[in-house]
Formats: sequence, structure tokens, C-alpha cells
Amino acid sequence: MAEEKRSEPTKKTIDPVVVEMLEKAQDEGVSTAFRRAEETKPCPIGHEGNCCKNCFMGPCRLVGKTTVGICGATKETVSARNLIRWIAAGAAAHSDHGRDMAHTLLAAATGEAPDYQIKDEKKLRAVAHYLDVPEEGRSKEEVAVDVAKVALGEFGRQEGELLYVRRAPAKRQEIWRKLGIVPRGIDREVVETLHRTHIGNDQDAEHILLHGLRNALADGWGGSMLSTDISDILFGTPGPVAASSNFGSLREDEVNVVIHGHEPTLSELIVAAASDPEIVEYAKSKGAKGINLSGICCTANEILMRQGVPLLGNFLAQELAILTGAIEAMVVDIQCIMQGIVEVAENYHTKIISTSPKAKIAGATHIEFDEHKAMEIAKSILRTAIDNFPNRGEVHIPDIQDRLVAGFSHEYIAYMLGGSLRESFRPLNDAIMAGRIRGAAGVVGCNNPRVTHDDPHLYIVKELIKNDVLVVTTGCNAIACAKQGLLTPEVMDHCGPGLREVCQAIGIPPVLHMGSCVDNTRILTVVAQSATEGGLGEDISDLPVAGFAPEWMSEKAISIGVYFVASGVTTWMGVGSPVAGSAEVTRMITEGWKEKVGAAFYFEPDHRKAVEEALAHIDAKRKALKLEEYSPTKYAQSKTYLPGDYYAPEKHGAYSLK
Ligand code: BF8
Repeated sequence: MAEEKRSEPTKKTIDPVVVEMLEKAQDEGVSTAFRRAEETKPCPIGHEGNCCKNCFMGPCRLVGKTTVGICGATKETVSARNLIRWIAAGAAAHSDHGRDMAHTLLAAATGEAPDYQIKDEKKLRAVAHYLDVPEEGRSKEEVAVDVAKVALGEFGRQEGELLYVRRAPAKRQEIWRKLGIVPRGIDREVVETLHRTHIGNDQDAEHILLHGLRNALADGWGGSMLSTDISDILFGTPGPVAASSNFGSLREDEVNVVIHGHEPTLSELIVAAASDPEIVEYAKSKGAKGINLSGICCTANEILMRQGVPLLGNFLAQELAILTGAIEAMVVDIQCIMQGIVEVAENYHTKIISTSPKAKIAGATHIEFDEHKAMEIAKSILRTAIDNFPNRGEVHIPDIQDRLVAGFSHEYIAYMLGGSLRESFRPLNDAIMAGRIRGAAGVVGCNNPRVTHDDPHLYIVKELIKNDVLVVTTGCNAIACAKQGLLTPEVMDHCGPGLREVCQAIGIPPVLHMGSCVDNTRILTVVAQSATEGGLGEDISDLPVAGFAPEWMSEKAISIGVYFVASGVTTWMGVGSPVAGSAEVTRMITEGWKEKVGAAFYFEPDHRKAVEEALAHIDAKRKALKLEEYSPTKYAQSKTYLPGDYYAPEKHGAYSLK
């Protein structure tokens, strides 16, 4: 065992499984991101956005007496450039994912990818409508070919406006047009960000940041939204599904395959292949009872939402899962995959299998995915995992598991609120107007070992529901919530009385899991429809809503945060500010953006303060709408009623695990 100072795992996480596995890592001398975060302090200059490395006269560090770079670029210019480069990279990642989904749809519709089908024809026809593709009297394949081609055209569009911009409320579109920030083409805005931030180009911070808004919108109302829609067309629009979470979902007597990354194209096929009798028999021939799938990061969310596959853990759990010694293969594709997993896997029998032509990892086994022979490749991956089962050594699976209900697409939310004859957001608006629901918040985003793992995520969600704020969640926040049982209907007993009444009436948890990070666009659709439904103003910025990414770390999180702000949702990012070095840029993205797009972009490392500010913001929006002042004692005050008086949830069984 390596000689090292024993740290206190409890300060690193609030997840007991992670505590247990960090102890094991320490005992076995295995390096994890938690330990590396302790050993590698962030560069204080880059951390605050004061480092410019866009040319080789530098990098210029704008600290102390140095207030400008060699070219004369000011702190404001450098800070703004750095921020919008984050947006460009985040938007590129989401949108390239969306592009791949469009290619898969095209190949599925033409029969070139026979393992994929159009599972949701209703959604296909709805998307066709948004993309001006005629659908009446045409076969689903004909429509799908055109939908895929128009979608691909949106990436390379040079002029005009992205078609999905029309899905935003009219008033919001006007704001964007007036500011000149309607995205013209998805790729175009990313390229223009890189161009503008090249040495000697755009040097007015405010002007630079305006393009940042446009670039982020190209992600939210472009690449990401297309990605979600096409995933639904190919794999089905999610509806409620019960499943489990955390490491207790691993099985000692089965071949454990963990799917990690982001694109559902491969993972959906692996799920299908895992129940193929030939593959199951093969697993049995190696001494296993079967194949047990689980997921990490957003792939986990994708296959949970549609297939009920358990969530093993969020971003910071990926290395720790391997330490169980119980995983035969960790199959990865793109994004949020730590290079560190290969080194951890060297200590155990786990095979890391990379699959994307875009992402190889030195030391991993590469089985390249090709949608044209998807099932064959999925089976070959599973056989590789099965072959590894006899190599297992000692296994340590923490006996902790929680239950969850996920699958809340915006389509399902409209259906559950309005019923099949009148799918609608009207009841949501009515509940907000009546003050039963004080407001709504999206709590999303990553893990970051610079803060106590899952703590800010869960604190914020619990405080919000306690204060009658309905929460929608995606990404790694959703997984954090799942692991704490916050995605179960029983949690309604811990929320404010008004919100509880609404949850009881509909039979939903107060925290709704809406999917992966690209599925944040489902939240955009909810707020857009809520704003146009009537009674809560005319624009998204009128709504009593807020956004949070309490443990953000990725460029994608910045892009998401900014497209929410550009859409009118004031958003609080945790951890720290990448533009802290420039008071002027900080002012521009807070007060400045509030004036321009009606919403501010805050970086607030104190999550307690962030919640207080967000609740005050929600109340101010209620006041501006002339709604009745929120009161926590207005609803459900009858002392004769206790939850469970009339109805015993345990007898119902709808949410219980199989
Ligand atoms: O896209 S929340 S750590 S997994 S970046 Fe990554 Fe962040 Fe998790 Fe999904 Ni999103």
C-alpha cells in the first residue's frame, strides 16, 4: 500500500457508497479524482479567467501589475474570450452528439442501419412539423429521411435562423432578433466563436459575450434539442419507469457491464443484446447467472429513461465503480470519461472498452462502433465482457441501493397534468398562480471534486421542495437525487404543503427526472410552453423559475447555463467563477444580461446563499406577475389529515422494484 496521509472521506462526499469506496482506494493505494484534486490545486490565474493562451506571444498572465497581455488585450477581453470558448466547446460537444443522432436516423430510415427502427412515429411527425417537413400521406420512413436531412442541414446552415427558434415564445424570439443573437447555423456559431477569439479579432467584451449568447442558443435550441428529439424518435419518448440506483445494483453472480458516456445509439443496442438468449447462454457457460447492466453519467440517464436500467453513479463514481472488482467491462463512448479509469482498471480485472471513432483511450480495448452493424458489435462487446468473468478476483459491492422513478419527458408531463384528451401545462400554471407551487427550478449538471460530492446538489433540491418549488433535474444532479431516494413519490412528505398537494393529486415525485444533459432542452420546452399557456406573463423571463448547476465542471455545463440565461432563466452556477478576475465581465453577465435578455448568470460558490437568492428571485417574479404573495401556510393545513391517512402507498406497488 502506498504511503500516504489518510484523508477524511466524509468531507469529500455525502454518498456512503463513495465514502466506503474511497476508504478502499486509500487502503489499496489507488489514485482517484478525489485524491488528485487534493494533490493538484487549481492554477489561481487560470481559475479566475486571467490567463490568455490564444497565441504564442504568451501565455499572458494578467495578475499584479500586469493588466494587459502582449497584444494589449485587457482583462475584460481575455475573460470574455475565455468564457465564450467554453461555450463553443460545450455547444460543439452536445451538437456533434446531435449530428450523430441525425446520421443514425437517416441510416435507419434508408435501411442502411437495420438494427434501428423508428420507435416513436408520433414524435417523428411532430418533429417534422417543426422542421417544415411534409408528413401527411407519407410513410414514416419517407418522413424520417427528410427530417434527418433537414436536421443535418441545421448544422451547416449559413443564413437565416435555426428552425427550432420558432419553438420559443414570440416575445423571446423578438428579444433575440432585436439583439441580433438568433443562431444562424449550429456549426457556424461555434466556428465564429473560435474566429472571434483568435488573436487580434473581437476585442469588445460586451460584443464578445453577445456572440456567446448566440452560440449557446445554437446548442440549446439547435444541436441539443435535435439530439433529444431524434433519440426519442429512434428509441421512444420516455414515460415513467421504476428502477434502482447506486453500487448495490451490481450483482455478484452476474456479468456486470457498465455503460458510460453519452450517446444512446450503442447503449440501446447493448441493452437489447443483453437479453438475447444466445448471449445469456454464453454468460451461463462461463459460470455467470446472466448479464447485469448499469450506467454511469448521461448514458445511464438515457438507458434509465427508456429502459429502466439502474443508475450506478454519477461522474465522480466512475473510477470507484471499478474498485468493486465486480465489473467485467466498462463500455465508454464520448464525453466525461476520465482517462484515470484505465489506470484504476489495471488493478482489477475490468476491461475498459472504448467504442467511439472520436474517442480512443491509451490502454483501453477499442471495439469501434458502427451503426451499420450495431447489433453485431454490441454482441461482440458483451462476449468480451463475458470472457472476462472467470478472471474476477475478490469482489466488494457496497450493499446500498435506492429506488427511483424517472422518465418525465415534457410530453409525459403535459399528459400527466392534462390527461390524454387535453395534454397541457395549464394545471401547472394554475398551481403556480394559486401559490400551491411557489415556482419551479431546474437543478442540473456535473460533479466537481472541488466541492463535497453531491452535497450542494442535494442541499439545493431539498431546500427547494421544502419551499414549495417543483424541481426538474437532469444529468449528474438527477443521479445524485436518485441515490438519496429523492426521485420517489414518498419524498412528497418532505416538501412544502402546497407542492405536496399537487404531487399527491397527480401521483408524482416533487423532483422530476427529465433525462441526460442534452435533455435539458426538455426543460426549455416546458418553460416555453408554460410561458405561452397563459397566466404567467408572455415570456420565459416572466416565469417564477430558476436554474442551478451546483457542482459544474464541464464546458457543456457553461453552454447549458448560458442558453438558459439567453432563454430568460436566471441561473446560479456553484463551485466558483471562471470570470472572477474581471469585475466588469461579472457585471456584464449578471446585471448586463438581465437588462439584455431578462436573466442573469451568477456564479455563487455558497449553495445556501444561492438558494436564498433564487427563492427571492422567484418571489419577485411572482410579485411582478401580480400573483398572490406566496405563503407556506396557505395550503394543506388541516390537522386531521396526515399523509397516508387515506391511502397506503406500499399497497399500491406501482413504483416498487421488480
Ligand atoms: O453531460 S452532468 S459530468 S455526465 S457534463 Fe458530464 Fe456534467 Fe455529468 Fe452528462 Ni453533463
